[in-house]
Amino acid sequence: MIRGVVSKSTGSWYKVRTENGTVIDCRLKGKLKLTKTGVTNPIAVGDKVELELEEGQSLNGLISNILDRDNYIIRKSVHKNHQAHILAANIDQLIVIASLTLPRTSLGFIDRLLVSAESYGIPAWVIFNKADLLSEEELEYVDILAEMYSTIGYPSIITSASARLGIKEFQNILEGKTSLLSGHSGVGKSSLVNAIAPGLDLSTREISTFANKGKHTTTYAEMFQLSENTFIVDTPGIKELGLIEMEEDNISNYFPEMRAISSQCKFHNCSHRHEPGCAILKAIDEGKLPLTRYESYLSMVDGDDNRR
Ligand SMILES: Nc1nc2c(ncn2[C@@H]2O[C@H](COP(=O)(O)OP(=O)(O)OP(=O)(O)O)[C@@H](O)[C@H]2O)c(=O)[nH]1
Ligand SMILES: [Mg+2]
Ligand SMILES: [Zn+2]
Repeated sequence: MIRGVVSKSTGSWYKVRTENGTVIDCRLKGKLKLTKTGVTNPIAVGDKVELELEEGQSLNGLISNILDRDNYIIRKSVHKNHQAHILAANIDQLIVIASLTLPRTSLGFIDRLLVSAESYGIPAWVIFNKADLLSEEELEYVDILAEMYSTIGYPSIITSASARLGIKEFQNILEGKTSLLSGHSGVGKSSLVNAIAPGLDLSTREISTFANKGKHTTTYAEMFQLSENTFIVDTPGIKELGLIEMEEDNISNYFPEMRAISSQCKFHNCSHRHEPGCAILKAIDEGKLPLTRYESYLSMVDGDDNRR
């Protein structure tokens, strides 16, 4: 019995990195036809599995068992309404990569990813890439955003993969951890990885400036080893992020800055929208809570689909 971690999954075959570092191409063992409903990929990157080598083969195997997950991040499938897709399992931290331009990442989108991480108890970072494209004024704005997220508890840095700005900091964030990189298509996830590990030579692509919307360049999530204990999962850009497995009236619990004071609301089931004695509305009024985060909260409670 060999144990390993899934480093890539196309749905029909899997790359599994074993404990001694060998990479084995695997299929699922016949009896392991996973019938878990609602998930397009029952085995995801980061999953710990057991495998058997195929007769007479040293680099081909059959996955015979999947071990329990410590955690995972899931998103709603874009095409199939009720299907969900596991972005990755068993990760230490989520790195949200955003850019202010080409493409523009909305704060609502960033906050959705953060809520997702929060709901799975996974620490998260926010990285604003493509700083080289920003004017002085825009840079000041990104500084304010980075400061805001850092204060809330999501350490935030500003980078440029092309101008090699903040690359050392990026590398330090990843050190010794397994990190999931996520964000819209074209924000520079693969480029940032290339900036610290040129040997990987991940494909990156010019995005169409017409619509400012990237076409996916990375097509499958894949885990790469950067050093002995450092792994990153590069993922295809996300267009839309649905929240699932979350009780609506709990959403404020996934905003740490709201969670910290919501016990001071007059009503324990306060929706923080119109109730008298709402500690959150008061804090917003007094400028003690960031308005943009509160707006994201409202849009999530209202179930707005976040295509911005
Ligand atoms: N000006 C500038 N361009 C960048 C920067 N980082 C990446 N790019 C460019 O942005 C485009 C998209 O970069 P990718 O690294 O492919 O983006 P991605 O997030 O991996 O995209 P998907 O794989 O589709 O999700 C490429 O043309 C990169 O050269 C940056 O810091 N500054
Ligand atoms: Mg990519
Ligand atoms: Zn309230």
